[in-house]
Amino acid sequence: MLKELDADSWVSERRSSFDDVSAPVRDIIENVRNNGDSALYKYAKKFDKIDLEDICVSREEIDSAYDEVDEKLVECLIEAEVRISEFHELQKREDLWLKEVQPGIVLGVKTTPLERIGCYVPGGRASYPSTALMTAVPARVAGVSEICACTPPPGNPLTIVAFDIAGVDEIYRVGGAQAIAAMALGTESIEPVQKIVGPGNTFVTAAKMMLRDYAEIDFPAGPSEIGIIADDSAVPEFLAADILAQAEHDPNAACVLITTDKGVAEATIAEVKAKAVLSPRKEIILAALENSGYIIADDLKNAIDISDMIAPEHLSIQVRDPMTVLNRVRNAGSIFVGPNTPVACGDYASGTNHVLPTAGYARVYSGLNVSHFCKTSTVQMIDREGLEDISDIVVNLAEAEGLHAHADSVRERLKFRK
Ligand code: HSO
Ligand code: ZN
Repeated sequence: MLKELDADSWVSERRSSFDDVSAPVRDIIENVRNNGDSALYKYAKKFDKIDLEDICVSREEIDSAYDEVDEKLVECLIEAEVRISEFHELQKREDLWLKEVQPGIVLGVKTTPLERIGCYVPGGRASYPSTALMTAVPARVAGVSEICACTPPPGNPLTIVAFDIAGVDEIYRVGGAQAIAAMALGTESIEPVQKIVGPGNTFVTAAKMMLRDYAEIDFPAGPSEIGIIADDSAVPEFLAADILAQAEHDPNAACVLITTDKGVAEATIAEVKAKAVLSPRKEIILAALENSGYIIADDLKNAIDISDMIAPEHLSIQVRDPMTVLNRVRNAGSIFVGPNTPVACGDYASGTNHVLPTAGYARVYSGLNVSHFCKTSTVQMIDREGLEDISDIVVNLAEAEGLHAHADSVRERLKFRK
């Protein structure tokens, strides 16, 4: 438990291989493609042991889900939704911006939301109503007109309530790879979507990867991770608390403490060991700690380099001068700065998104945000003056490429009287 780690091998071990699941996932996809809804009912029975009457969650069922859940929790979801909406509103760009970059040449960008997207929220061990907010709110803020959502049957009432609070238009009780196939390919009940977002197990992620010709996806989001950069000023109890919070997610979750101070590592490990066995989720935590460990860094620069190599889903910065580390760090899904910033705040309520790239993918992917639900078109408007100015470059380069009609399309206009 919490052994000394090697950053390089750690990342490659985190990448799940889809080899084992690719054949069954392909079967599921083909079955949904060929048999539509009836395949979904069959899988609900086979995997979820449920005889479904209807995969669509009706308005009446949504209303009765509110009656089934604690009122206080509904209030918390509503407050969390407001904060998540507000933070995601800040990310929005103008629908259209235009700038005259030189006399007669106006360039700009037009942003258009996607029309129909699908959110996937897992059930089972990882049944998170908070993820319903995190997937659907950015889509709604972006201006997506139809948001559809799938969650495994029978459908956790609090997840259904969260989807409703987030403004989802359609909710279906479908889980696993079959949900991804249904949203990507469409069935009698579910219209196909343009993009699917949200976390899931290996089956779900494999299905998302395989169906990219039909629906775009966010990014691979696997078991949760935390990286911590700590110096001798860090509070071991806080580090341990964040490690345990991450480890309780999943037996495959992982935590990496990168510290310049051996004493902090030792005190944190002792605290984690003492607290882990007291948790009702002890088994999960102990399994996750097997994938976890610490790295002693020579100095903060070395700690940052190691963290960048790992590119953790969550990065907690627990050092005396956190702004220097924040400025230098390059790869992390979401960054938590200072002793009073537990990762759990970002998981639920501060307003940032908790759907984040794992397994080193934060080197190249960003966590879920408003731009995942929009596309942009560049715009240009050129007048005679601008055309005259730019024509030489266009004509010469077009001729050099042997594309004479391209050159003519400019010359033709210049031939016209002003
Ligand atoms: N830490 C998880 C999100 C989550 N935590 C949901 C609690 N509920 C992945 O970022
Ligand atoms: Zn969490």
